Amino acid sequence: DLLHVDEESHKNFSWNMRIRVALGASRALQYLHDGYEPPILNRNFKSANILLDEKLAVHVSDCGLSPLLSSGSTSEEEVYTKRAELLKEKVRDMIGNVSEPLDQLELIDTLQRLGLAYHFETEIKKTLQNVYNSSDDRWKNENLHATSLEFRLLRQHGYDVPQEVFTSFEDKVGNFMESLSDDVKGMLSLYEASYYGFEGESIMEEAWQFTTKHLKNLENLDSESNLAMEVKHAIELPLHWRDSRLEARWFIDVYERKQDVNHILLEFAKLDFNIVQGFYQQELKELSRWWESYGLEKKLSFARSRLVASFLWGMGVVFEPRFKYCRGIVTKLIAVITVIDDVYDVYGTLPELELFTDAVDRWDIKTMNQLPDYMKICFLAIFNFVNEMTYEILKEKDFDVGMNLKNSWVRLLQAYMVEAKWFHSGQKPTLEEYMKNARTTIAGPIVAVHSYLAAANPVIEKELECLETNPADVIYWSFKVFRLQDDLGTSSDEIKRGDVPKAIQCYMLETEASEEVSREQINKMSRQLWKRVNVYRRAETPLSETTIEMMLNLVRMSHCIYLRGVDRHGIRELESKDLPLSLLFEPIPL
Ligand code: 0FV
Ligand code: MN
Ligand code: MN
Ligand code: MN
Ligand code: MN
Repeated sequence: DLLHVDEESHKNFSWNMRIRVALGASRALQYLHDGYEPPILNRNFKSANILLDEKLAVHVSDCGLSPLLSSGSTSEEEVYTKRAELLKEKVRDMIGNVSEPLDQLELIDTLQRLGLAYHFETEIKKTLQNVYNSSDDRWKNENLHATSLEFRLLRQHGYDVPQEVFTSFEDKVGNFMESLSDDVKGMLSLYEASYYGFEGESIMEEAWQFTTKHLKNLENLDSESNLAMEVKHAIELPLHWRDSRLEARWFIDVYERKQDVNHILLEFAKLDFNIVQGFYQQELKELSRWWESYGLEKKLSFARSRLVASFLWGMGVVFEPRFKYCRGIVTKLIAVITVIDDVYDVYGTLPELELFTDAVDRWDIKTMNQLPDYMKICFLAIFNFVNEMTYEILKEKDFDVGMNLKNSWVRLLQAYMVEAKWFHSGQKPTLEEYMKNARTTIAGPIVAVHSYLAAANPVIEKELECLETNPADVIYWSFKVFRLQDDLGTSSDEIKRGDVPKAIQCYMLETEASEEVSREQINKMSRQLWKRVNVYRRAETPLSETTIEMMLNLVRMSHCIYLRGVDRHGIRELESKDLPLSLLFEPIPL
């Protein structure tokens, strides 16, 4: 009797059975029927319904639910939206009125972590410019936290700051002074800053070693204080590598417990989070319908059907409401790729795969009849998805991207083919050979082309060409991180099932190291690659800041999805205690 569950028994449902309805301030739970369409655009952080199980994801009516009262009026939504607008202006004033540099930097850091920075890009830029230009350094006054925070924020926003700002914290032989370890807040700030180090910067590497060692000791104290939780969270993943939406949800709770909490910031953060969440729920509902209409899940039961997980990647690439189209494209793309990847890795025979790769390359519906039945639907899934997107972009931007999209698919499938041949011939690539190909099979390059074309307006030919040709730039190195993270999360199962050796196994074969040691080494490589990403991020490139950030965000999401070597995309229930999606799909109590 789904319609009459109370909140208590609702808790006992698995996510697979739950339909969540968020009801703003009243926090009541209701079940709405599928046909509910909120009447205004900035609707429903109180209204969308959503099924998180991909098998049930679409028609709520199929679950035997009868249409239910929606709360009917939009007045509540309007109240919240108006309130959010008001708070936004208050925060804008706040940014303008803070005058001490340290207060300014802390406010910017808080805005970023609460997920609010996107509202105040201009103000933040201006403030940082002033901090950077100012020659008055007295406010830092041997303050490790202040120095580290300034360093991190300035580097994050592209300013040149030398690592030598930290030399005053070193002793005569160039080690960080042991007495600093008592200053936990300062240590934490230095730790976060150290992830902005460049390849070859020894002070930054030293800062990382020093802070990691001391903070890990603290982590074992198991205290429930806010600071202890922040340390634990930071050791798990640094801010620089974290997805901003997931971080915002986590940080709002932490911020609320702080003694010096600013209630305007807090209220705005919660409201804004809920409003954005409402958009996501609506989008996911539409995408779920699309996914079911594609029918790949029913037709190809051997393959993974991961629409909600795919949406998470889409949200990772672009979280802002206005990038809805791009988010949808990434979601669809990854959902389809996940199926096609299984065809190449698990199901297809080598001759079939050759045929399929060739058919996509020819891009001709006439060649489809040579394919086995299960491949026909795969071919059409790609063909239709690409053509639909081509149509939409031609319509919106007068730009024909058909061949760009198609070619990005061909490059992916050809790289899949290389792996398939290795696998079927038993040939074992070296780590270098493997990685050269694997930064394409991780799907970064194809996501780059699709998300760029979906988001950019106008499309800049030079930028597009850069994404298509993959020179050794910031994105190129970041996709290697992406691949390593995937391998850390998925390769145990892949090897069990039968697959080419992934990075960890290549390394083991080459060095005869144990799996544990190899994993450690791969983690280390990943951190080194990030330093290179930091370097290349400052290099001359046709890519815009937005494009680069989108791709780095994709990589950041991989850190989260594969955290602690768990495959949350492919196998495990997305909702685990590691990644409680309820946090993303349940509104924050106001
Ligand atoms: C990753 O699966 C996956 F689901 C793919 C290929 C979809 C797009 C890529 C990501 C969102 C990571 P899997 O680990 O099986 O991929 P590989 O390339 O290792 O077979
Ligand atoms: Mn695979
Ligand atoms: Mn694969
Ligand atoms: Mn394979
Ligand atoms: Mn994998």
